[in-house]
Amino acid sequence: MANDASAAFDTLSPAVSKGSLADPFTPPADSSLWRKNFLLGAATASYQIEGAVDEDGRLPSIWDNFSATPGKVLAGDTGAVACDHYHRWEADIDMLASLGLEGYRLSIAWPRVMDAAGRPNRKGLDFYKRLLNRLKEKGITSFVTLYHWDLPQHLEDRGGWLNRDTAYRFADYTDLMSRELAGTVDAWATLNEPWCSAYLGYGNGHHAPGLANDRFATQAMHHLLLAHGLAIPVLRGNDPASQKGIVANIGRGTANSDSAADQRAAHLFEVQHNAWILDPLLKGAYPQDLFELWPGTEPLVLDGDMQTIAAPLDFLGINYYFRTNVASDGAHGFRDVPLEGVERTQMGWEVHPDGLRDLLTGFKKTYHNLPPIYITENGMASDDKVIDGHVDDTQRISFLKRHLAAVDQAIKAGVDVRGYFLWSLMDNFEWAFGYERRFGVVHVDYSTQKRTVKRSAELVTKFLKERKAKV
Ligand code: IFM
Repeated sequence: MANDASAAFDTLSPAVSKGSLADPFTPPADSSLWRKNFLLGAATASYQIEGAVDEDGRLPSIWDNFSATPGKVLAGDTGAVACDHYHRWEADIDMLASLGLEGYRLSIAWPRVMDAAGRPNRKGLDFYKRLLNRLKEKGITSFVTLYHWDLPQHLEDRGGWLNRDTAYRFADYTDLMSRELAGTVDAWATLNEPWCSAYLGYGNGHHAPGLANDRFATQAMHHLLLAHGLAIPVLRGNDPASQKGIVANIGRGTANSDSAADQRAAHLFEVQHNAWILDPLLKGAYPQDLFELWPGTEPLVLDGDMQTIAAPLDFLGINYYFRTNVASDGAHGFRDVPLEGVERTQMGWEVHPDGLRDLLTGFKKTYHNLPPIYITENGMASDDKVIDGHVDDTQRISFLKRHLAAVDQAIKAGVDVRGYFLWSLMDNFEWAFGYERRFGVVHVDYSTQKRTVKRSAELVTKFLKERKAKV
C-alpha cells in the first residue's frame, strides 16, 4: 500500500524507487527543468474540491445553482461534497508535501469568506488562514487565485459580470482578502481564465450562470478584466511582498490548409482566444479585428478602463490544454475542423505539446513587456481505474513529459518561464462534466474519499527527489 495517500507515503512504491519500473518521465539531463528554482507544483480550485457548500456561513454560488439545475451537469453531479477537501485539507496538504511538490495553486471561494453586505465571514477566512499557514510551515510556495468561477449568487442576482458594479465588489473582496492574508501568500492571481467565465458562462451557457448571448460575453469579459485591473493596485498596497498576476487560458489555432482564407481563420481563432485577453492586459487595447469579426458585440468601455486593465503584472499565468484546427467559415470567421487520427484525451482534446511552445515563443515576439510566466495549469483527463492499489496512467505520463519538454524548448528560445503546475493535484468536479473526467495525478474514490497516488505523480516525485539530491 505504498501509494495509499491516506498513509504517509514519503516513500515511493517499490517498483518506482528501486528503478525496476521503466521511467518514461524524467527529463533529459540538459533540460532546464533540472534548475532548482524552476517551481513544480499542482493546482486545484475551490468549487472543484472543497464541498461543504453550506457550512460555516458559506453563501450559495452560481455553481451551486447551475449544477442543481437538471441537464446542466453530466449525471446531475454537483460540488456539494466534491473531494471533501474542506474537512480533509490537512491530509491533502500532507499528501502534497509528501509528493515533494514545491508549489500549490488554490483558489478562494468568495461566497465562503464574505457576506452579502461585504462583511468578513470569520469561519471561512480561518479555513484559508490555516491552510496557507500550513503550506508555509511545509515550505510550499502558495499561488492563490481570487476568482475561479464561484461567483456569489447574490451578485449574479444583480447582473453578475454583466453589471459593472461586480468589478468594484471584486475590488472590495480583494481588499479584504489581501488585508487578512497578507504575508501568507506568495503569489496572487486575480482571475482564472476570464475567457471561460465570459464565453462559457455568458456566451454559450455551458457554464454558470448559463446565459447565451454574444454581446453578454464581451461585456462580461470587459467587466472581468476591469475587476482584475482594479484589484492589482489593491494587492500592491496591502501585500507588497507578494507577486501579482492573472491566469489566462490560451489556445493554439492552426490552419486546415495553406489557403489565405484558412490562414486568416487560424489568426482570428488566436485573436479571439489569446489576444482578446493579452492585448488589453499588455497593450491596453482590444484587438481591432475582434469586433470586425463580430460586429455589434463591442463592450461598453468607459474612459480610463483600458489604463486600469493594463496595470503592470509581476507574472502571467498560462493554462494550456490543446490545439484547435480551423478553416474559414466562408464568411469572415472560422470553424473547427477536427483532425482525424490524432491523439486525444478523455475530453476529446487533441494532445499537441508543440502548441504550447509555439504560443509562448509567439507571445515573446508580440509583447515586448511580457512578464515572467508560470504555466498555472497543464494536464489531461483519462478514465483512470485503481487496479491492485495502483493507477497506471500511462497516457498522462507521456503527456506531461512532452509538455514539459515544450516548456523547456520555450525557455531555451528565451521565454522566461519560471514554473509549472499540474492540473490537477487530484481528480475533482470537472464543471459541466461532473466527476466522470479525471484530471488528477492522485485518484479520488468519491464513494470513500480514498486518495490513491497515480503512477504519474510517483514519477514526478521521483524526479523532484533526484533534482533535490543533485549538487
Ligand atoms: O478543470 C478546469 C479548471 O477549472 C480550469 N482550467 C481547465 C481545467 C480542465 O478543464
